[in-house]
Amino acid sequence: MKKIKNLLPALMAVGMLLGMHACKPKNAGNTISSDAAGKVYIAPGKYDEFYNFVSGGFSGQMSVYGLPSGRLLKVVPIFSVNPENGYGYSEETKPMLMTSHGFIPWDDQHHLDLSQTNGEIDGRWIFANANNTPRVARVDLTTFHTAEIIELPNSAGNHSSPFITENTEYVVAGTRFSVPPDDKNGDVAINTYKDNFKGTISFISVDKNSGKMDIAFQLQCPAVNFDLSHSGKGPSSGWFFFSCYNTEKANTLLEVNASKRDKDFIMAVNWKKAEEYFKAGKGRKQSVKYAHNFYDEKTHTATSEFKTEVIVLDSKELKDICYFIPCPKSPHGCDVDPTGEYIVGSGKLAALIPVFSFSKIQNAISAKDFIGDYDGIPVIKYESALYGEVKKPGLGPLHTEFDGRGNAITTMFVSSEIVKWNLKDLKILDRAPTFYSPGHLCIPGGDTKKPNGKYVIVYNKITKDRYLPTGPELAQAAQLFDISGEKMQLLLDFPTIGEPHYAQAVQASLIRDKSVKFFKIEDNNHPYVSKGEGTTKIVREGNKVHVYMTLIRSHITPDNIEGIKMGDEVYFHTTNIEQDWDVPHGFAIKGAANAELLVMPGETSTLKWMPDRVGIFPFYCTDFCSALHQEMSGYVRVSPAGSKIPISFSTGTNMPKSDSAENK
Ligand code: K7E
Ligand code: CUA
Repeated sequence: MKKIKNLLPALMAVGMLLGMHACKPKNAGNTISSDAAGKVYIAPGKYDEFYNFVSGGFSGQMSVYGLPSGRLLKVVPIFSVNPENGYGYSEETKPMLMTSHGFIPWDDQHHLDLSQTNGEIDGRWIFANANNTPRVARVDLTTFHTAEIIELPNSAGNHSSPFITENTEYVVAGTRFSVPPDDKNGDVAINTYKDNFKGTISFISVDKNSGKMDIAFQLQCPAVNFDLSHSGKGPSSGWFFFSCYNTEKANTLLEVNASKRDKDFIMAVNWKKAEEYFKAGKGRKQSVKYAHNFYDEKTHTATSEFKTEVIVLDSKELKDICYFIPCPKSPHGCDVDPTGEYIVGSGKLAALIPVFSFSKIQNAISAKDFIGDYDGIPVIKYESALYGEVKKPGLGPLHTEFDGRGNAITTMFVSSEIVKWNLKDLKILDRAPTFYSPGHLCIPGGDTKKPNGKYVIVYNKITKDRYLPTGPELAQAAQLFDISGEKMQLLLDFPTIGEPHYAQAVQASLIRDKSVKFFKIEDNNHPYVSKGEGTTKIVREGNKVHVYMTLIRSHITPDNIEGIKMGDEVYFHTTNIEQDWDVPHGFAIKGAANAELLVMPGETSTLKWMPDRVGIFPFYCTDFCSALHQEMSGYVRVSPAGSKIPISFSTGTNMPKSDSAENK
């Protein structure tokens, strides 16, 4: 209150609304509002306590916020081209977006999962899914660069992805859309869905040290829609749980036809067993085609490799891998509590939240307590797997996270609120309105063994007018609640980029100090690097012209280039030879049909340019880098195709020829 007086009226309004829902009058009004402002206030120059990594939905990117302030720190491009820094436009990053369908400059990014060691966040990498053209990416949290993208064969709608095991042994990715396997003739009638379509779960191995991914094996499954997933932990180590809808196997008007059954499933997968079968050679080799793209920080260059084989295990033939557990009405979220004993299924259309017990599931499997099978996979009796039901939680439960104090918090899409309940007695403890239909929520470490139950952040599904109007589309939003006390307290709204889905948050100390400040120029192994101005040059190979260029405050070398001809393909290989934190330079040239480059100190980045006319083309640095940034520029002369002008280049020596009046 003392600090930000002008926020008070707005905060009081929020406080009053909260007060209407809170049980205890002491929580109403001024008390909340005044201390809400103080709780999210980070003084200028001070760092936030948490990083919040938020999926960008249809933007294809991930954005990074500081919490509790809600300040946007960075947008990390993953699956979409990003003109802001040239990702997907530079020659070095184009291969990152290669797929078996060719270059794909966009995707729909829903879920993020931070790497873990012993079930706790280790701050090394964050994994991201692409829904549309199925891919999984790994972002390196020392550089905040997308380091690797792997495409998934036999897949469509890569939604229950990417979820990791306790020690990041595997990243797992399940298909939302079943399709005919890639090696089968896919030219089939759509209404032969039940016969020809298959679901697939990919197990992507992650190298302990380098993080490098590889598809270890895939599990072929019945043609249900896998929606979400989480791995077991503690006692349920070695297991994975997937929510499944469309167990009706409908192929049209799913809205009606996939909502018929009273219960769909959670599929429990014994991945240790699957791994055993895989190692024992029980899988079938299948020919497929998928891209594996890797960004090498030594060459600052990505390469794309096509792989042609995958090992597929059949969940129907190989017993003891998969079990179905009935779960009410089109489950969406599938969340495992910090102890690993409770599995929470959130049925979008259900009026309760079922909580399953891992030990009861194990007993039911041993006792073969099945009600039958579904496509050859045993279905465990609901009551035998159930720990209990949370009654009247609210309407439209979607996702659940855990506070580490034995409580769960679930988002309610339809009743627009979050609901806190106790895992032991399944009693509702508190509810708080979110003022919009929420989707995912995130507690720092909320899906790990050790949540930090200080805050929950709740992301919108349906945008509401929480901010100034911006035309037909309203701002996407997140809300931050303090959950450290008995009652949840709304502290802050902040806008997000793209439609937010899952998010992760982690104590800043785990990542902050490992952040790379600049790339060492002596370690730069880019084939077209210039390590100093003295090594800059221009090499013509037929119609390909390679310009070896350096950027340093505040000039570009070379800055006068002649001898370029129509029909040339010019590659500007720009090396930023600064060796200091926070001195990027940019590069752009008139008429370039892509985007600028933003080159970090010690990095080399290449812009391809094909002049479309004869004339003089200026180029310049796009990032304000010094008081003389505006001077950081140059010219290219383009001559007709048959011209005899030789290649020439210089900086500071090509002095004015004419002795005009101004020069005297
Ligand atoms: Cu938005 Cu995780 Cu795609 Cu739920 S999903 S909300
Ligand atoms: Cu370099 Cu501006």
